[in-house]
Amino acid sequence: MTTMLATTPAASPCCPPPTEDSSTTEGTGWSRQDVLDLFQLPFNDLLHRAHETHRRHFDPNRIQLSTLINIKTGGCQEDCKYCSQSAKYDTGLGAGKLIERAEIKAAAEAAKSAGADRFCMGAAWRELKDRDVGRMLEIIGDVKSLGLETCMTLGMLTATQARALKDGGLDYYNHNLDTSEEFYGEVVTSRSYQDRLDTLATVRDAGIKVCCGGIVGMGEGRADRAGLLQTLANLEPPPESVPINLLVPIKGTPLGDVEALDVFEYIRTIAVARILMPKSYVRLSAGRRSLSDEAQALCYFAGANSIFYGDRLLTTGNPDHEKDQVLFAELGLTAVG
Ligand code: SAM
Ligand code: DTB
Ligand code: SF4
Repeated sequence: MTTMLATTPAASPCCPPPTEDSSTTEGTGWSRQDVLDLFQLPFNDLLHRAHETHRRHFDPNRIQLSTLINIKTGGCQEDCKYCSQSAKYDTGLGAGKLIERAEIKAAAEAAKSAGADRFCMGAAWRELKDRDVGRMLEIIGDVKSLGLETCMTLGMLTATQARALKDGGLDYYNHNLDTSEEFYGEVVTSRSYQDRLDTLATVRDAGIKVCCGGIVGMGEGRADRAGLLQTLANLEPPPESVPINLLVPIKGTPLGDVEALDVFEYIRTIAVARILMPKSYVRLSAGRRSLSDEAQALCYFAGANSIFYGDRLLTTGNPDHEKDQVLFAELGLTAVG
């Protein structure tokens, strides 16, 4: 049985409504050194600044909840070194077909009754094929009819496809830059950073909101984490939604044995993302199951205000929604929906 998370109808008294940022150091045009300087602040100073920024733009006690479903599993031709779904690696995951419309609708209904406000659908594709656009539009219509926001991540898109998805009611498109431009070639060779930026521009031009972030803990350096956030923050406008994935190491992939990232570095990454993108939703994404409650609480303090909510991500696990409900109650957090 699923239970709803409590929602808050109005901002809590401690928190003024979002206002324009008066700080001269916030805005576009961040240099790599600016970003590294933030990473290098003493932890308390960084968290204080991030939390202060967060409070200026959001109610710090409200969290956006997105539930994820994999609508097409495995068999992907790309070589992303972190991914369980690449056909290039022996991860023990077979290639599935696009799942049935009714199954997707039922999963969306369950997500809504558990308290999610957005339903995110992922497909292990390099790019969307024209022959699948009609089925995506049916699915978007079904999910929208439940009163949920829709998000899809289907690989590269053409401008015509993006316009069709927008006209069909798609609210968000997820397409991650994953890491810095410099480190990207260490992680993916079957497409370029510019391919990713081009799709993001196509999505933006079609009027779809952008969900774009990356992965930390892939063996990159702090300069790469800074580079990723710098690129995201300097997009005009920055993405509305910024998922910060912590690598889930997958056996059989080239990154299956990478040493785990220090948890404070993950929290720092969240804090820096909040300062650089004060109006964006910053999401604790993959890897949340490996974070303690205390680490998650620090992430929320540092400005994370969105999570993947539900027992599974695409092919790996996520904290059970009952566990999130307990943590939310302990911390006095409520859902935005
Ligand atoms: N195929 C599409 C694409 O690559 O854009 C959509 C699905 S893809 C799995 C979505 C994102 O999930 C990737 O861009 C990556 O950032 C993230 N991801 C995939 N595997 C991951 C892992 N093992 N750990 C952390 N994040 C991961
Ligand atoms: C995103 O940034 N993270 C999600 C979603 N966008 C599609 C995917 C996480 C995948 C984690 C590994 C897996 O479950 O396969
Ligand atoms: Fe394919 Fe996306 Fe996985 Fe890369 S991340 S292998 S594009 S499913």
